[in-house]
Amino acid sequence: MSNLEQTLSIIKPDAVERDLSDQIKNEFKKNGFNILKEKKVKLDKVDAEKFYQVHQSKPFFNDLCEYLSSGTIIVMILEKENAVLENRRIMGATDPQKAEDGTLRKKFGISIDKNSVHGSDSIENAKIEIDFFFKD
Ligand code: IDP
Ligand code: MG
Repeated sequence: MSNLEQTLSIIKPDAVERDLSDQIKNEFKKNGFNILKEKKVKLDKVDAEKFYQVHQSKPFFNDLCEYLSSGTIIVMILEKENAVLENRRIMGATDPQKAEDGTLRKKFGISIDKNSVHGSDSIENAKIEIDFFFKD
């Protein structure tokens, strides 16, 4: 049965800065994702706080929002069967040191904060995050 989904992916500032975006996009394509839309964005701190509001009570919230707004990011709508889970699988664990071999974070991540990519964690949040960047 078909279960075509869309999810939001972000190539974070550390990866854009190191010119890894083409390599990362190729990994998505190689893994069967269609990149439906993409754009370069530079968030300000207030936007980053909105995007990450689910984490507002975490001790790392301020650093996280400083970081996401520190440079250019590339936001993409990815489409594939089971895209949300599939994207999480190829991204790997949040901490690159704990990520499995072959995952994006293992290959490209520098640290738990500079972990190169973001991916929506549920279908519901994928819709919210896609709207955040691509509404109208
Ligand atoms: P995820 O990106 O794998 O979904 P989340 O728990 O949603 O991980 O956290 C959002 C982002 O916040 C992570 O990608 C990471 O950059 C950062 N983060 C998560 N936990 C920590 C931490 O313990 N210290 C510093 N940064 C963290
Ligand atoms: Mg998350």
